[in-house]
Amino acid sequence: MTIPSANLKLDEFMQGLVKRNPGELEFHQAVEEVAASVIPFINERPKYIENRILERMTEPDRTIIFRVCWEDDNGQIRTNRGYRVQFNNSIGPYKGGLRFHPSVNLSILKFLGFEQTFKNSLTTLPMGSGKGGADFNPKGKSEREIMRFCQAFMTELSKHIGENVDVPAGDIGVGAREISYMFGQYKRLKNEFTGTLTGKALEFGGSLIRKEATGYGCAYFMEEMLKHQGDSIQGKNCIVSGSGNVAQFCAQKIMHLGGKVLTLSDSSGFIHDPDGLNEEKLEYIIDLKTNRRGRISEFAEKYKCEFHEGKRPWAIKTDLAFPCATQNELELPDAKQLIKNKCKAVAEGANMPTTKEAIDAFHNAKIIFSPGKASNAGGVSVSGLEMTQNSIRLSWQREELDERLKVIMHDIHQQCVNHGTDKDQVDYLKGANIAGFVKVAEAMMAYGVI
Ligand code: NDP
Ligand code: 2IT
Repeated sequence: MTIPSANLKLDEFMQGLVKRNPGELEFHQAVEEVAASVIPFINERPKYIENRILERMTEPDRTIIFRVCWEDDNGQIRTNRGYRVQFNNSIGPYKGGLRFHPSVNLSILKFLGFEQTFKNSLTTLPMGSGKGGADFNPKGKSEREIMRFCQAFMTELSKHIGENVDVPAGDIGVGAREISYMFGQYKRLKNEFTGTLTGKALEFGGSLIRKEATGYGCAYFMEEMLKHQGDSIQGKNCIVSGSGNVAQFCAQKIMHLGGKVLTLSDSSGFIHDPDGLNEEKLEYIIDLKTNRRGRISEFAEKYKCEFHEGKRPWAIKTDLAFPCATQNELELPDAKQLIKNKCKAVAEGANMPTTKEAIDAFHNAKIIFSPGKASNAGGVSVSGLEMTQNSIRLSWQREELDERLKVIMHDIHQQCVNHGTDKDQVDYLKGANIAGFVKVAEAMMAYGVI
């Protein structure tokens, strides 16, 4: 019996999704962004409609929600909520970061897990998708509180992950320190030494270049997009938001490629340094944000530059923009400012930092725009290379890993060009969504109805 298949309509598809996932605004936003570019493609290929691939791809394989109880330094018992969304393992073990931030909820983790499906597919490596974390706020916590929280979190999470099952890594609020505590607890509980987490320290199975990979990859991707137009980062003014892992190393690679980094930010505001960052200033930022866990305003005090409290950097005149902090940090009025100031290109280092309206404005103004699933895929790519090194029990050299990262970012760019070029213009959002979709869809169909 053949089941008749009607063409998918974006509005109807989204109505169904919203009904099944009420109130999950970030998840709706991420799905709509993909569905808008993928549905016209699917409608020309009935096999995807008959197999209900988009409906199946927007439902996580499973969602695990658990209580995390821990004791603070005053002996008080604290309770947080932990999550792991195992989104899709059609092309490899679930893979994706853990976020510790008070804003964490199911909607945010489903949006991140969904995005990861397409991102990991684009990397060319065999990785499925997942995302997890907790509504735990690491700010102001002591070292021992962080350790106890990470151990409590892993005590439950360890039941659901494994080197061939699900391999978590870092994200906002989860860096080398937290990964080390969680890896130590996993090893203790399971009595095994396997590469079940990535982003580990070099002494116990971590990979060179992983720390730098997301930020470096984002700058490499921008360079690829500009090269495609016969241009480069050399000599360009750049604004970067955020000052965490991604922003720090994106700024560093921009400098290596000859660009001038004018801004960085955190959740309290942004700094504007018209002279541009240099290696010494960046060292200060890395120490300030990663080791001392201070505020970006301290940079402005030390280097006597402007600090704009409570503001984002998008009104500063620039050639290139790199949003590297968090979701929905670049909205329509910001996009209008960037367009007015003749910004040429935007590469997302964060996940979904640009709202739909802002993306549409860039599109209409013919500003080159790359979605995070393409331009921030360098981080998970080197995580994939960390998994490979752990499996073969070897560590590759820095130069080899950096070269592999460059090749992967080049390949992702090429996939976007292949699927997103229309009349000599590359629509990177469309290209990334369709290229990411095809690989996962083909695998899902090969498995039959499961
Ligand atoms: P970090 O925790 O290292 O840094 C986060 C940065 O963003 C900090 O400057 C932080 O400011 C700022 N920030 C966080 N939340 C908010 C908010 N609600 N409003 C304003 N600023 C905020 O995280 P990462 O650098 O690792 O992650 C940044 C982005 O990149 C995220 O979107 C993440 O999902 C994405 N990403 C990360 C990858 C990785 O490998 N780490 C890989 C791919 C994407 P403050 O210090 O004040 O909190
Ligand atoms: O959003 C992301 O791609 C990450 N936070 C990195 C995931 C990973 O597994 O390295």
